[in-house]
Amino acid sequence: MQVRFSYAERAAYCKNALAKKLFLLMDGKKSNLALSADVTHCEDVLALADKIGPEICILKIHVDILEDFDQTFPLELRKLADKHNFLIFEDRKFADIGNTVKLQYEKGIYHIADWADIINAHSLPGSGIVSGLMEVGLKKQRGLLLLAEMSSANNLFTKDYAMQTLRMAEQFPEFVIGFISQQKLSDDPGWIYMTPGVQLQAGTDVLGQQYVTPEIALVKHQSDIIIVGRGIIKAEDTLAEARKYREAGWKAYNVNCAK
Ligand code: 5BU
Repeated sequence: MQVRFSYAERAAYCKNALAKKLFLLMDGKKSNLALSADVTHCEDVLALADKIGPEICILKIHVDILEDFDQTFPLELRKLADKHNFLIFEDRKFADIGNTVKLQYEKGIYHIADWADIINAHSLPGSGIVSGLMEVGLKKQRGLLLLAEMSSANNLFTKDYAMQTLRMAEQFPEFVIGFISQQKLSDDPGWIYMTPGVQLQAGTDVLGQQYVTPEIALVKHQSDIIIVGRGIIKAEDTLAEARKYREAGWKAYNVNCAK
């Protein structure tokens, strides 16, 4: 089995301050769990953030599914991120030309750049998408994940697409922190891999989502962070369930960690 550097060791390889912070946060907090808080009211996101916050390294949201977004929401979320020491990830999946994504990131109703530590984007439009987002995000010390693979059935991603996405990221190491992918893509220890489509039992949902277990994601596929939504938020006891995922994630990380 391939032995890997610890999260703390990998912080030294990051060229982006936020990526470094994330690796150290994961190491200090002993969590590689990201909660996907896919609920549609601000108070429900905030309640999840307060309750599950101590267990996670990242809280991921889709701000555009909130029915009652207002400008106080990001401020409240930031307070909870500081209180519980997690990063905020807006799963916006930008996918347009550089000039448009720049506006989508900074302007509009949401002002995503003002509060999201991490955002993600498709590499499909070409490297201008990264340049556009970077013009806004770099000075705010934000980080970008490129989508190299998706978890959904019958998606059009290929191995070659993932490799070209990696090559694109390599052009912007000061802003790109890693990938949304199902597996590790490179031997450079500075990249962070986050994997959605994770539940304690492998399976599918009725709309094509495909689940792997924390062990498959972190041990077999060498990813770094498990992103879990319904596996936790639909549980009767969300905190107890989050703890199960956190333990499973940390145990899986330690299987092939060098430290
Ligand atoms: P789930 O409830 O654990 O299935 O939620 C998964 C979340 O991750 C959800 O917010 C998706 O939008 C997100 N996601 C995903 O499921 N698969 C992907 O490939 C990407 C994002 Br990229």
